Amino acid sequence: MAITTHDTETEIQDRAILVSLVTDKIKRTGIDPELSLQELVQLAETAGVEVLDVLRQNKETPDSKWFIGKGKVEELRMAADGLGANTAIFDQELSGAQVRNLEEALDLKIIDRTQLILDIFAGRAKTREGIIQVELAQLSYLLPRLSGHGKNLSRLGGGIGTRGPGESKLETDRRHIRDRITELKRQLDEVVKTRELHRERRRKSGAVQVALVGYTNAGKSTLLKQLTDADVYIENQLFATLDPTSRVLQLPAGKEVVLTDTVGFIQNLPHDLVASFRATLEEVNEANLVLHVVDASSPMREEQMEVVQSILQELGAAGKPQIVLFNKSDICRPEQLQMLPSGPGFLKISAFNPDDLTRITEMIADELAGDTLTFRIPGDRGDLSSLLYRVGEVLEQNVDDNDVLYQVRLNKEDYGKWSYKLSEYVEQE
Ligand SMILES: Nc1nc2c(ncn2[C@@H]2O[C@H](COP(=O)(O)OP(=O)(O)OP(=O)(O)O)[C@@H](O)[C@H]2O)c(=O)[nH]1
Ligand SMILES: [Mg+2]
Repeated sequence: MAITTHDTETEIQDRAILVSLVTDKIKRTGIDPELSLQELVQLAETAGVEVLDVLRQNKETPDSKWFIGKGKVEELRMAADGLGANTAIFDQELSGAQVRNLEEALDLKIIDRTQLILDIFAGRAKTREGIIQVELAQLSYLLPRLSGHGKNLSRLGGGIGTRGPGESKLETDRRHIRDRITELKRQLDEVVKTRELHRERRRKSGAVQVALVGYTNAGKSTLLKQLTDADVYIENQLFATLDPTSRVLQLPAGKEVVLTDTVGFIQNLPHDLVASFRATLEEVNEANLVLHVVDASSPMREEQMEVVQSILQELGAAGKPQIVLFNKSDICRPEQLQMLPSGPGFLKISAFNPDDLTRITEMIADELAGDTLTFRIPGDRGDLSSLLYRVGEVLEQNVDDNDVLYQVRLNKEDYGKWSYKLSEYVEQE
């Protein structure tokens, strides 16, 4: 059951009006609805949609039947007629019944933000794992909304919202979809096992893992390419990368680490998608160090950083050592650059500046090398001395009365494992 690809010749061009409803609940989330709408425009364009107009409404709660108010439905009809739109894309999630009601009343294809994102993912998935994960997310999204789709979708033909599970499948019963979900989960389990074996092998080989994470379009793949000469897909679009790519990165002192590029994050990332992509995102959990790439030129920089932190939290990776790379400094205004935090753990860079690439590898090496601690080990504790040699890099060793003073460079993780034995011998930090 392959994901259907776009056939540009027979495809109906999506001409869409975007709709945003700002409810009290949304206001409380603190997400700026205007920025979210700007992002919806980018998402729509990434999906190949022509955006004709944008409608907004403020309302305490959504209308249970229409989502937006009745008057706004009328306004949408007039706008669609006037501009020749065939699609309306909502910035918030709709129920199956709301989709059906709107489709019937307006004779438009109705898509919501989640569906649009799922659609972009479906068009991007290349590996078996990616394809299974996207179909799983699409079916999980579809199942509770089944009554809302079908008739109109098949009548309106191709375009967004129709990639992935084909029309005939939409018309089959829920049981069929549930069976398919079960089958996909089984297949995913298999793929996950293979991935775990690979990871296990990497772990045993002692390879140090560094993961590039960040908001979509921040420049993660560009950095992977610039740092390792990897041949990866880079586009000024949202979600250019779906499948993790790993490459060996040489650090200044000749040490090697494995650098992995990951799928970009976005606000309101559909929950089904996060759940389905957990296997892929596990790569982040495996990392010894996280490079958080930020588009410093974006007006949404702070919001985007928060989204990334909260997804890292959800994945259980928020406590990992992290370096924040403020990227695209070449297109930032001087006052934008001044506002950025600096100091240890932060770098202002451009992926296209070779000096900056060197600074990145130096900071990675520093971060992985960890801190230098001095231990005072009693002369008769040969076991502890040899432990120090095993877990860290002994820089200096001096005898002082009956003790030996060791100056040792340790990375936090390794030290953490042995601190129960070593911490009482730390002389100074
Ligand atoms: N001016 C400038 N553009 C950059 C820089 N780094 C990346 N870009 C551009 O930003 C766009 C997105 O880059 P990608 O590397 O595809 O971004 P990504 O984070 O991998 O994006 P997704 O895979 O979609 O999550 C491309 O057009 C890059 O050329 C930079 O330092 N300066
Ligand atoms: Mg990418």
